[in-house]
Parts: sequence; structure tokens; C-alpha cells
Amino acid sequence: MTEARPRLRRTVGDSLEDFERDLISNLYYQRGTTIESASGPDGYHTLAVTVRDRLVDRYARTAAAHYAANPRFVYYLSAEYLLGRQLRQNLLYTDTERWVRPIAEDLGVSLEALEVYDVEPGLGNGGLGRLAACLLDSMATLDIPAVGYGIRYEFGIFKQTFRDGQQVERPDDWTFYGNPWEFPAPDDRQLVGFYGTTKADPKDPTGLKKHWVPGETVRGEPSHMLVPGYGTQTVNIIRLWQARASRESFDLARFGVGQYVEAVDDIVKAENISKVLYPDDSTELGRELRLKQQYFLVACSLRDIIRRYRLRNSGWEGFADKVVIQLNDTHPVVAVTELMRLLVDEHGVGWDEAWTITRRTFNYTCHTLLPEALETWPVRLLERLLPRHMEIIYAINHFFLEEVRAAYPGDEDVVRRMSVIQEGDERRVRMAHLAVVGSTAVNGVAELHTKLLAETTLHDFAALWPERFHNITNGVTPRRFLRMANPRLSTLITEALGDEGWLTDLERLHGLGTAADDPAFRAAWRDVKRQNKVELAAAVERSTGVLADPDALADVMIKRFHEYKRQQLKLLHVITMVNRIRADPQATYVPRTVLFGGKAAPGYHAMKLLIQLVNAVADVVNTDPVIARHLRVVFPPDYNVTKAQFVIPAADLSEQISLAGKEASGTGNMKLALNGALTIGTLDGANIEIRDRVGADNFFLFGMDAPAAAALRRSGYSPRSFYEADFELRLAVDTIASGAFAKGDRSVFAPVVEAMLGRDEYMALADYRAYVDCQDTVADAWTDTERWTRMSILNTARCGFFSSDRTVREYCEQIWKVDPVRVNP
Ligand code: DL6
Repeated sequence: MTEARPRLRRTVGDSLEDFERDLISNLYYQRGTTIESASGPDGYHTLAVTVRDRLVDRYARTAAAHYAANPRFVYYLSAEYLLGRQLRQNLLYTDTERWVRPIAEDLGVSLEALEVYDVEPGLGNGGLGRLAACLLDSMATLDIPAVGYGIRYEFGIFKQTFRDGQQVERPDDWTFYGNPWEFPAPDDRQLVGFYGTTKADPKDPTGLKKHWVPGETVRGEPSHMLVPGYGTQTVNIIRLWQARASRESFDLARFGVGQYVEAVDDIVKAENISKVLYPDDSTELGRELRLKQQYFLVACSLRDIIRRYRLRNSGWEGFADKVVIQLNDTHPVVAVTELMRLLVDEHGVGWDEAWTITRRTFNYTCHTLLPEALETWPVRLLERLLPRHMEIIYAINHFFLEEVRAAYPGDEDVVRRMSVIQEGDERRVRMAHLAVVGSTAVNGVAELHTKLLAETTLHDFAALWPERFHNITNGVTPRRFLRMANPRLSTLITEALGDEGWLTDLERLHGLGTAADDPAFRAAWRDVKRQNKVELAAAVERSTGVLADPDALADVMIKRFHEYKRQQLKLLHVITMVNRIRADPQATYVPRTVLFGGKAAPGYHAMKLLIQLVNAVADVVNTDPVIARHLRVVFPPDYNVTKAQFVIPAADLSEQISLAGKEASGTGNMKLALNGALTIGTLDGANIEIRDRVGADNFFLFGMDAPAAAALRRSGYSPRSFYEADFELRLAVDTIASGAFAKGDRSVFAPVVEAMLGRDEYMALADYRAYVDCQDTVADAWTDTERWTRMSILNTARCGFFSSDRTVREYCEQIWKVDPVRVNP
């Protein structure tokens, strides 16, 4: 959105011939090579920019339409984005795949061969980052004027490899071959300060206005990637910031006297800010770097938002009418204090007016129920790194606590609980409290999550300000996770429904409900699933060397490794199957392939050991001819969005087995159900809403619900009593303890056994029996192929609600109050 463009002219043509001409010209002029001598990366890059040019054209028209309409914009602030590969998506969104295929064929290359160079930007860890990408996709599809802001990490989420079954992390140098989808925007660079001192403003009688003199400055260099809408002309952007040293950082004098390392010290320090996603925070320096990242993102983005606002507007009273900022979890919450600082200190707005504007501008999405995931920062660190912001936090807290005291006279306990500052040996700033205090709306991401937030984690705030709390259940984009990931099923659905309208109106999948009763449709459905499984089996064999039977039940658990998600429970089930087969090799078993996918945080030793155990169990299972006849365990390394798109369409069973009350929502559960996998799950997160919609008969429910889990904990949970009372559980745990998965060495996995029998924080042992029995029900159901297929179809048919288009509509209606702006073709 830079200026109105009445002279805007289309620069790319709209035919196969135009596309082919542009392709050859881009190869020649941009890569400086010819068809005869082009390499694979040349081919990929050329195709990417040729497709990208079609989007640029739309982006230019979107910017012009936005400029003319001067609408309210949504600004999505997120430390994470997991965008997935861009090439296929942009081919689909520009409808150019139909040209690319014949052209590529003519040239003797395949799209698939070029796609291997399409590296996904792994700028996130898991669900939170992928949700951000799905919401941006839906905002563009619904013509919502929006910009996503994030950090252009030089190294994204680590690449996972296995050495002797252990996770080894390798750096993710995702831009090694360049990133053709990105446009640098050096004119919009920003300067960001850290450290330093503050001075009072002698002319300000309130003492609330100050002057901050930073001790260090770095530059934020923006670039943006295009975010097209599907079936519309809108192309929004995601703007990513990279840290660079400010110009005077190179110390020529030191360089001159041979101090080459010292001469670039400041440059290295500055560039470290955007070097890696989630620097290790086990050290003081690591924690400081993480906070620096957060402020860097916020400071650059807010200045950019103000720059954009000022293109068409002046004065501050209308700011919140044009700007709504969504804080994706607590990572960008320091934005509340930065906007106050900009308004009060730099733009001379009075404190009260600035606070009204700030509160009207921000909204906060909470994505967790785990207390340890709610960020707090030491006051001492903030005072040093962001001295002015700490003063502002004190002032915000002062006025806020006055409000609390007025609401609850004499109740100092509630004051202590709600304060933004957590008192104790080390005073800390509670970022979630700051977020709630500084926002108009706060939302959870599934019904149970929102309810538990209001009852537990943010109970005092929900009691004081019930009107601020909303539920917006997460969703996923059907374009990437059905149409792109599962083209066969998409074709079948389109044939059944008559057209592709379901891609932007997912509730239309309900129309498949009647087809579920048609044996021919069920056979076609099964055929698609089988073909997907054959393809997945081949890919898994390439990456693990293990051949999986495409006719076996594909049982998948794909998600980050975390104790609350309970991969350990799944493993206990696998070991129980092993023990049963060993005890009775002649019995009949439903053949299964259990597929694990996911990474453990590099410092999360317990989960890294569990990954090692999964691989060790897989080794034993897959190499034992008796067991391998019935069961395979595969664990392709480096699970990411690209791999998810491969696995999800082939899954029969979706493992969603977190301890009830711990998973905020889950989105993998939605993607799998949408692709016709049946869920085995607890009453947790969005599982509850999935089950409500697909029907209890089409969902395998087991285990404690959240109140039962809480009651068991209160009564003094003893995992050992469950272990002692259940023969199969005891045998499974003892099998691990015996060293059977470590060539007889009992010590290797002893910590896993200790964690299970000692604390079992997430009560896997308490849910074991219900889970294993439920898996037996799954196996029975699998033997009735027609019934299983019907259940599978009904899962897809009834999951339309879980489109991120619906999620975005709810944000628009309940929270953002933004209107779409149509962009003319
Ligand atoms: O809201 C997106 C996603 C949810 O689906 C997951 O249930 C939730 O775990 C995840 N949250 C996070 C934040 N930190 N933690 N823990 O990744 O958000």
C-alpha cells in the first residue's frame, strides 16, 4: 500500500503462450542461462518467478484497492509461521498448473523433479505457526485486508536426523539456494533500540512521559512474501524482519590493526537477533536473545503499521478504527508497551488517550493451558534490555491494580494474583496478564480450552472482565490440507458434489453424507485411500528402509514430541501388541503400520530419549519376522508441513491422545479427520468438537475427561498402583525396563521407566487400559471394511466446520470488526 495507481497496467499475459514466453525469458534474463544448459535449481527458480509474477500483478491491484478503500486492517503479529512449500500452492492459486504440466513435458522435465528445490520456510515449531499460516490464507481468501508480521530467521526449525536412533539436530539453512518467493523492501527498514537509559521530560507534569536513549541500535530489514487468496484477486503479504547491524557498526580502526574478529563484533551481535528460531533459553544469554527477538519483531512491525496508517490518515484518535493487531500468543506482547511508548514519548499523546487507543488496538490469542508455557520475563532483564518498557509496565500495572482494588476492596490476595508483576525471589513480568490488561478481546482456540482458561489460568480476569473473553475454535485451510495434499480425494469429492465450490464453502462437504450409503462411492473412496497409502509406503521405504503394507491399518501419530501429548502412551500400546504377538504368534491380528512423526525441542531430554525408544522399538518390531508379519513401526525423520501433506491423506487412524485438559485445540486432528481418518482420542481440545460433529459412532473415545483427570490428581495419583493392577501394562513397562530395546542394557531407557512409574505427570498409566481396550475396538471396526469406509466418509463430510475460513469469519465478526475489500480482476 504505497500509492494509488490509476495507471496500473497488467504486465503478465493470460495464456499458455504468454506463460511459456515469460518462462523462457526469465530463464534467460534472470538466471542467465538457456534451456539446454539449465540445472534443476535454474528450472525451479525460473518457474517460481514466472508464477510469482502472476501474483505480483494481483498484489499491485490489491494494494491499489486497499489504498482507495482505506479500510481497517488486521495486523497479525506472530513469532512463528509454518508456511509450507510455496510452488504448488501458487500454481493452484494462479490456476497455472494446467499450463506448466504440458510445457514441462515438452521440455522433458517433471514438476515433481523441480519441486524438490522448493524448500519450505520452517519459521515455526508446530501448531501455533501453522495456524498463523492457515489464518493468513483464509484472510486473503475472504478478501480481508491483512498483513502478517514475523521474523525472517536465518535458520528455521532444525532439521531432524537420527543417529543410532537418537535425534540429531542440524541447522535449517532454508535460503541456501535463495528464496524466489520473497521481495526485499529496503526502503521500509527500521531502527530498533536496546538497553540505555531513560530521562524524565521536564515539561511533563504527570511524569509519565519520558525520553529513552538506547545504548544499542540495530536495523530491521524487511522483506515480504505474497499470500494469495483462493478464488479471488486479493493478495496480502507477510512481512518478515531480519536484523542487521546499523551502518556504523563496522570498526574500521580495529580492522586496521588486525583485530578482525573484534572489528565485526557488533555486526555479529546484531545479526544474531534473527539468526535462529527459538534460541536455546537454558542460559541467561539465550533468554536475553529471545526477549531481544520479541522486541525486535514488535518494534519493527509497529513502526511499519504506523507508517502504513499515516499513508491515508492523520491524528491518533482514528488509529484503532484503522488498525487491529492480533497478538499470537505471548511472544509479541511487549507490543502493548511499545505502542504506549511510541504514542506517549514520541508522539506526545497523553497517557489516558494512549491507553484507550492501545487497548482498542490489541487482541490476544492464548494457545496453551500449560502454566510453564505462559511466558514470564525477569524484571531485572527487562530493566536492563528495555528500561523504558519496564517503567511503562509498572505504570500500566499501577493503574490496573487501582481498578482491581476498586472492584475488590480489601482483597490483597486477588491483587497479588492478578498483578502483571509476579513477586518472589526473582520478580517477573507475566506476559499473559499484560496481554489481557492491554487488549479488547482475549480468545481461546477451542471450546474446552476457552472454558478452562476462564475457570483456571485466567480465572480472575474472566471474573473481572467477562466481556473480554471469546472462543474461536481453530481451523485449517482446505486448500492446502485437502485439495493440494489429497488431489485424488478432492477429485472424487468434486465429482460427487458437482463442482469445486466446497473449497471455499467447506460445509458443502455435508453433501457427501448420502454418498456414504452408496457402495460404489465407498469403493472409490477406499481406492483413493489405498493409492495414497501405496505412495506413502514408497516414500517411507525410501526414507527409512522399512516397507509397509498398504493394506495394513495406517495408524499415525504426527505432532511435536511432548509428554502431555503422550507419545509414551502410544508406545505402551505398540509394546503391548508386540507382547501379545510374542505370546500367541498363531492368533489373528489386524495388520497395522504405526507411523510416528515429530521433533522434540533440542533441550527436552526426556522427549529425546522417548524418540530414541520409538526408534529402538521400531528396530525390534521390523526385524522380527514373526512380529513384522502383523506390525510395522516407522518413524520418518524431519516431520514438517511437506511431510504432513504426504502422511495425512494416507492415514486411517488419527492418534489424538493427550491428557484431557492439556491440549489447547490441536489442528492435526482436524486435518486428519477431514481426510477421512478416524480419530482415537480423549475429550481434549478440539477433539470434543470433532466428535460432536462427526458423531460419537464415528469416533473412538477413551480415557478420563478433564474433571476426572483433575480429581485423580487431587486424590493423589499413584502410577504404580495402575502398573501393579494391570498385567499387560506391567509387562509393557517391564519389557522396556528389561533392556529388550537396548540390546539388554537396562540403563539406557531406565529414565523412561522412572518417569512412568515415578510421577507420570500426564497420567499415561491411568489411561492405559481404556486406551488399549479402545484400540481393540478399532481393530474390530477395521475388519468391517464397508462400515469403516462409511465412517471415514462421514468424518470428511462432517468436518466442514473446521475450515480456517470459518475461523477467520468468527474473528472478523466477534473481534476484528473488519470488512472485506474486493479487488477487481
Ligand atoms: O492454536 C494452535 C495450536 C493448538 O492447536 C495446540 O493445541 C497448542 O498446543 C499450540 N500452542 C502452542 C503454544 N505453546 N505451547 N504449548 O504451540 O497452538
